This record gives sequence, C-alpha cells and structure tokens, in this order.
Amino acid sequence: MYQSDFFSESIADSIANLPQAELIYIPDFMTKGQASFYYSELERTLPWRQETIRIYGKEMLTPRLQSWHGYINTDYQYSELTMSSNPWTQTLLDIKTQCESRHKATYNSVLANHYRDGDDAVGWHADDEPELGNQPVIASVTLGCERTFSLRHNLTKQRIDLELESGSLLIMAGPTQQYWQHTIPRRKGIKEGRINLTFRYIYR
Ligand SMILES: [Mn+2]
Repeated sequence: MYQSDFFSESIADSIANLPQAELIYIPDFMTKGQASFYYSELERTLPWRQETIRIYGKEMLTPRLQSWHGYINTDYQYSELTMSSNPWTQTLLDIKTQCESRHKATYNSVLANHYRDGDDAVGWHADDEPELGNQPVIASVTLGCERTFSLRHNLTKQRIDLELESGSLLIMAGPTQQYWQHTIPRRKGIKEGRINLTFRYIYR
C-alpha cells in the first residue's frame, strides 16, 4: 500500500461518521500532474486580488488572494464585502464540469483562494451566506501545496484536521455548514502555494 493511500483511507474513515456533517473526500479526483498544471495556469491567469475587509470595525487585508467567478448576477457578499463576479475561464469551466460529473450537483460560481505560502490562511468560518441556500453543496478542489483543513463542531467543539492533498476533491453538503466551521491555519515554514477552488450554487 502506498503511503498516500494510507492517509487517504484515514481521511475517509475520519469523516465517515462525523455527526451533523456530510463530507465526501475524493483524493484522486485528478492526477498530481494535472493538478500542478492547473495550479500554474490559474496562478498566472486569474485576476487575483487581495481584498480589504472590515472585522469589528477594523480594516485589514485578507491574508490570501482571491478571485470570484460566475455567471452574471452571482455577485458574492461576505464580511460586508461584495465581490463582483469575473467571467468564467475555460479552465475553471472544465474543472467545474469535472466536479459536477464526479459528484452529481450543479454550480454557477466559484471562489478561488490563493494561499501563497504558509503565512496565508483563513480563519474559522462557515460558508453559510443566505444566497447559498439552506444546505449548500460546496465542491472544494485543492491544487498545489498540501495544507491542513480543520473542522470544528459549533456545539461540541469536536475538531478534526484533514490534510487535503493536491488534486483532491472535498464535497461539503447537508447540514455541514450549519453545524461546523472550518479554517486553513497558518503553517510557518511552508514556502509553496495552494490554490483552492470552491464551487458553489448562488440563489438569486
Ligand atoms: Mn470556506
């Protein structure tokens, strides 16, 4: 058994019986070669921005680059910030189609996050904005460097750390966003970047 198979199986095991969550992990969604090809292409071609957000009245730069894409009328609002949607690129549409056929669902937008190195991160949050609807299905594709993705239950504080590998797909569905928050913590010493594509369906 290869090491990656071992770790993949333990991720599958550890998410299988999480209460009030519906998670599916597909480690071999694409090959490592495809993933690194997509990483370089998206790093070069997406209109990355570092957004300013207000948290408790204080303005700060988000510690990551972002790019929001979708059909018209899929502007996205969070933390008092509205991101207007960029048009789809062929690569983003190709990956969207692969997500939709691998796990039956439909998406009309994608939030791309670029964690340039281990200093980039995202704090605890849930993807629970009203325009995502009641039990959103979110498809999360990891390209590039492996980073820890942690989940924490809102009430029991049960916590689980998943090492999401390059080329993997994590589906979050059902009541996951209602009962769990997630984060990508800082990791000192990591020099490589990770691009995370989170495909969503925005209701209008
Ligand atoms: Mn999120």
